Amino acid sequence: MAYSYDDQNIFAKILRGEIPNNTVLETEHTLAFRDIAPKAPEHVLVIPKGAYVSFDHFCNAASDAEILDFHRTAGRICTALGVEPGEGGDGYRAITNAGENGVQEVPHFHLHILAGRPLGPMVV
Ligand code: DGP
Repeated sequence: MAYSYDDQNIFAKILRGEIPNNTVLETEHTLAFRDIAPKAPEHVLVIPKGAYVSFDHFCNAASDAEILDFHRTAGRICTALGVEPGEGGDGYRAITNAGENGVQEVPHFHLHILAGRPLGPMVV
């Protein structure tokens, strides 16, 4: 599968420093920042710095180092927000949207971490 990445997408511009963001955590391969239109009191987006369109693209094409760094960073975000269930937090939801059916708005792979209120059953 050949993936086509649009380097003019908004997250590519954030990664290049062309538009500002509210960074929560940055590592060698990963950036986490607050969503501009939060759907919960805590709404953080975790993105790889590499040019990946979707979750499947990332998993298929990224290096082990990028994948490990991404997941470790996402875990650290949950810790930083204090939302880990069983560790005194009230839990969270981690989701990614892909493509047209997934209603993906920004074509750069991102994980949404939502927390801070009861999120209800997942509605599809
Ligand atoms: P998705 O539908 O999964 O592609 O979600 C894209 C998210 O990106 C959406 O929740 C709003 C957020 N977003 C869009 N533009 C910007 C931006 O310029 N800055 C930030 N921080 N978030 C943005």
